[in-house]
Amino acid sequence: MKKVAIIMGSDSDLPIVKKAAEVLKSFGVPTEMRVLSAHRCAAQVSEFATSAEENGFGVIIAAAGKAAHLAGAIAGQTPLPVIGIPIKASALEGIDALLSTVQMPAGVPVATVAIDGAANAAYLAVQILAVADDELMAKMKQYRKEQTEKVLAADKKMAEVLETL
Ligand code: RP5
Repeated sequence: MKKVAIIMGSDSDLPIVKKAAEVLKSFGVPTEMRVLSAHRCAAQVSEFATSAEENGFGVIIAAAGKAAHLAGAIAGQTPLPVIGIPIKASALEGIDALLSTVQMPAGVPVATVAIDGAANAAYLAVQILAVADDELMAKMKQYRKEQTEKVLAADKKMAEVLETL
């Protein structure tokens, strides 16, 4: 199976970003996690991005806050799909990172999830890899089924809850 890379702009992003690693682990997806900054170590970002395909990655998740150029900088240097996580890390509550990450020019997309949406970045990475991996697709279908069952179980309890109010 292809690997997923999780790149974050700073280790201060880890409390949010680790949720992506947890989801990938729960699906048995091989994952590597790095701290690389588009601004503070641009050369190392280039080195990672330009060799990611030959190094066995299938999807790259990139998380950054503030003027968040990390996902876009990586996307511009690899043909692999890049998923951006805008991190809430400033007085602007993550809106700065959201716009910096999502507003890419045509031809170089970054599939941007919600502010601090690390779990969804991982679920999307799993879905991308699952297109060419039947076993992973079966796991994704099972996960979706369980998710539905949980909601329906909660729904069933609502009549009882109403009586207690
Ligand atoms: C961004 O600036 C990082 O991704 C982080 O979200 C934010 C703050 O970084 P630190 O100053 O905490 O290293 O580049």
